[in-house]
Amino acid sequence: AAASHPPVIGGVGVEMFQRPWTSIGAECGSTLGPAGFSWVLTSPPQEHITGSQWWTSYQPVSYAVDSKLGTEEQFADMVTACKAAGVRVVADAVINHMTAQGAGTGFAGTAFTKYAYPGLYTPKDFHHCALTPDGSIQDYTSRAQVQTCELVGLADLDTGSAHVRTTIAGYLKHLLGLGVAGFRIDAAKHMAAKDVAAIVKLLPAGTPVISEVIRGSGEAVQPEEYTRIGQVFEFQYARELGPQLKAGVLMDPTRIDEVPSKDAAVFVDNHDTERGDASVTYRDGSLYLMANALMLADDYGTPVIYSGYAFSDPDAGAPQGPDGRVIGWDCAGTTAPKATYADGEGVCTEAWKSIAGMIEWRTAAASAPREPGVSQGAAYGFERKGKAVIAANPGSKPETLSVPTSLKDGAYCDVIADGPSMKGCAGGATVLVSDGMARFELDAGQTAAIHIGAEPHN
Ligand code: AAO
Repeated sequence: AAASHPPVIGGVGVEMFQRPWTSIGAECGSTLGPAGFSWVLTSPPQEHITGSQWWTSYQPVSYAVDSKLGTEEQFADMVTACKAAGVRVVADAVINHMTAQGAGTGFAGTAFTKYAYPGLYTPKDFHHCALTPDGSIQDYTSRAQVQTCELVGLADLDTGSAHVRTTIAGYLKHLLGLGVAGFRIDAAKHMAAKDVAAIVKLLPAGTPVISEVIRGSGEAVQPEEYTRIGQVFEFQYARELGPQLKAGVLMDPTRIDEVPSKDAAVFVDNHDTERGDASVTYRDGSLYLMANALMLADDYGTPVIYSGYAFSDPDAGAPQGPDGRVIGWDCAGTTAPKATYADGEGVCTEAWKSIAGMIEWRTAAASAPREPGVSQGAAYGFERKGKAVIAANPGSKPETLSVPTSLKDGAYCDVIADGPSMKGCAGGATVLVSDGMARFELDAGQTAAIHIGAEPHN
């Protein structure tokens, strides 16, 4: 028999970057559940170094579930609220390393020095690589450097050791006990795949994980090594889609250098790439919406929407109160992208009605194959056979585009303009299908999408 595929979380996810547990819990009921999200990826929940920067979350001091994002009780309450709304919680598991900071007291009061974390680890639990002058990774073509030296100076756990593996698994089991459904494995590239597999094997069978292994051409460690453990974030997807949107030339995907669909979690941007090489981010307004809509329309991978906050300083954390806790925000009223955002303001992607509309579209498309696309000028569109059609115009002037479809003749609600439409076209924006063609009139920057369940019901 064929080897069984590792567990997949499935559905549509949303990374809610640096959102306090109370904010996520509230939005599961108000926004995520009603929009049809299956799961939410949180920022790391463990105790971390103190400071105003967002990335303190990625320097663990202990595995106490007490952080700038909330207490263990708040975390558990979030999971309960999300479950009630049909939304599963996936936690970001920072298990490759502890701090880069040399000494200090963590957010929850744990005193530490680098390589010595009370009750958890002592210096023998870490790699101390002698391959580079300062022990930090310099050369990604060297597997030994990538997996035994330090990522930007972060104390690198020896995940080959039984003590380290059981200690990490103990932390992850604690989170499972609080009700989480699975994990993002942060910096998985920097742990040997066999070590990640051994840790996951200590968890209950069926626990889904998504490994963060940034694809880099010519590098020693590639995402394919980790797909027997679970899905991987496939960075190539956004690298192909984003530049096409920016250039105003959309084409059918090539899937070159991408893992098979079932192994992939895909995204337009995440918290690193929006600060780095993402072509399209919240700053791009309608193009960002277009990118997310095209990703949701695609038949490749598990899509993950990203929701962060606006920033001009890439290190700036989400606004914190005097106690160092992140204040949080509520997106329930933000139903469309804004033209401009103030620093620290939530982008609220998860609350846009166009995203909810596309999740409904995706459900309607189900497993229907993606048909070859058609273009007219900058406009491009495609059908998910017999179920749903999307069209997008990343260009700078209006376009008319006819997309071949086997949907029956009629007027269909545009779920981008009006949001979910199974109950009728709220705003009245429609697209006509006649004689096997869906006829789109698209302004510059406009996306429109129709599906089989969304004829006007009056
Ligand atoms: C902070 C400060 C540092 C300071 C450090 C220690 O920013 O200046 O030295 O503390 O005091 C986050 C922040 C870091 C922060 C860290 C700790 O992003 O800035 O450092 O917390 O507080 C590599 C890893 C990947 C990792 C990524 C950031 O492989 O796992 O670096 N991502 C995760 C998280 C991330 C987090 C950590 C890991 C650590 O998502 O938020 O860091 O827990 C190539 C390689 C990649 C490599 C990148 C960056 O990628 O392939 O593996 O990622 O370089 O070094 C093109 C190329 C592609 C290339 C990419 C980006 O796309 O094709 O190959 O560009 O350059």
